Amino acid sequence: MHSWSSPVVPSVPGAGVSLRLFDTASGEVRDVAPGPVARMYVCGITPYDTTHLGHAATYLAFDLVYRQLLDAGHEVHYVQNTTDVDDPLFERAERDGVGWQELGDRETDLFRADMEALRVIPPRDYVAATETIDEVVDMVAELLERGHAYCIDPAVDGYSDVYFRHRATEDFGYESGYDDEEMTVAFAERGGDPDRTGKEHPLDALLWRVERPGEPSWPSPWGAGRPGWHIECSAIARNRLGMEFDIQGGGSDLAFPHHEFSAAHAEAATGEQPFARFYVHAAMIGLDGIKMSKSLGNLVRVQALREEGVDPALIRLGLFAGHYRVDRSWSEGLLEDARARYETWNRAIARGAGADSAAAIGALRERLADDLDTPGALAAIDAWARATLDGDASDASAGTAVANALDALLGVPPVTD
Ligand code: 5CA
Ligand code: ZN
Repeated sequence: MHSWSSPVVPSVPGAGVSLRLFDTASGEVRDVAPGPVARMYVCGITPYDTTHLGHAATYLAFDLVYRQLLDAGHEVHYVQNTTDVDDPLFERAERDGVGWQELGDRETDLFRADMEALRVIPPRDYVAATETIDEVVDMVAELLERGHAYCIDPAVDGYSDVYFRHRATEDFGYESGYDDEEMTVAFAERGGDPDRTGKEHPLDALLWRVERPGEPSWPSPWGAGRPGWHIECSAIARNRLGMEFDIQGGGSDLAFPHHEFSAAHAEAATGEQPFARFYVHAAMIGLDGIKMSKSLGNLVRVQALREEGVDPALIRLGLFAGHYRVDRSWSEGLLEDARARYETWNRAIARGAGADSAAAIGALRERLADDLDTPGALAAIDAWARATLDGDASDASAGTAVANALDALLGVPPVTD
């Protein structure tokens, strides 16, 4: 599937700083230390109601990861999926009287346009679930061969779905760190089916769902059907990045069951450990203190803000005012603060030196490389801008250097008029 156009990323003079990130599995901030080509997989959208500011915040956090890796001299092999065949998509399509494929195509187009407007660097491989059914079928076959999966007895209800034995790998649970009780709660809340009769254990995860009337299906050795959710990301990531790739990313609501099972499927299928070296999660965004969710209807969409004429740089600055691992809210006030900050920065850039721009760029790099400390990065540039506006302008090129660094490292280009 085609991705979207890449923004131009200027190079920044001086040396980049090696990136440190918080890894959910180890519970620590560690040096990412990838090879020359950093390998990153970030879970993509389920294309039925996009792109709200929660989605945007998550993709912007990983865009910052990409930008710091680039600055530190790495190439980045970035892979992202779209879950373009899943229950929520069918339900929305039914409600709106459109085909599920048409809905998926439309929402994916909108997502691409939003990402492009936000200057998000696109994935090299942008892959729809429906494009990779053969990869899923192969991986389910591997799991069955190794004895890590089983078919439901058709005598139960006629549907011989395929399930994954959740304890197939010895250290299942290492990614989220959840105990049995936390797993039980999260599994039921986030797409699991603990009450499906015929399973060996309530936590076993669906790999292949045999066709139900009215649902799309593809052929497989276990009957026509469609993939479960976790196996899709597991196969797409492993087949493009290999095992032990650098970063598996997504919002914090994916830590369990989705990332735990994506890892466990690939580890059980290959017999190799681990799926990813880092599991990185962005916190949840709400609106005025209440979690942003489709069911509450309190979504703020990127498209709506764009249509109101809001500069996408302000969406970045508003979201970056908080740290990516802290649950936080969007508000009008946040947008106003971002507007004031951007205006000050642009005035300082236009004015040029007055304060030490190399030191400001160094501080920006340091803060961002330290687990994406965006509040610290913004404060460093605020200080530079204040000092520049208070001082004597003497070197216009200093303003340009800071502007390039903001564009490259934060994705916030200056206004040039
Ligand atoms: N297609 C799956 C992943 S394979 C999925 O979770 N799709 S999604 O459309 O529901 O979410 C896309 C991404 O946005 C996920 O990483 C999810 O964790 C993140 N996300 C969803 N809601 C929020 C929110 N309120 N704040 C921050 N991130 C969010
Ligand atoms: Zn995923």
